[in-house]
Amino acid sequence: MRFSTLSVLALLAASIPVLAQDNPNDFAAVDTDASGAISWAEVIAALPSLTEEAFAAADEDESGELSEDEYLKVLASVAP
Ligand SMILES: [Ca+2]
Repeated sequence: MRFSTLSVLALLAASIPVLAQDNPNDFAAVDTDASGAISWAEVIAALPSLTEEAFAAADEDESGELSEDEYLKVLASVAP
C-alpha cells in the first residue's frame, strides 16, 4: 500500500513539468503573465526551438509580442 502511494506521487511529480511545457497550443497557458500577448520569453518557454527570425516574422504589427492570431500562425509554422 505504501509503495503504491509513493509510486503515484512520483508519477505526479514527474508529469507536472511535462504538462506545463507540453501545452504550446493553449494561448492562455503560454501567456504566463496574462498580458494578452506572447512575449519572446513566453514563446521560448513553450517553443524552445523557435528562432528569433520566426518570432519577428510572426509579429506582423511589430509590437514586440505576439497576439493570439500571430501566435496561432507561429504554431502552424512549427507544426510537423
Ligand atoms: Ca504575456
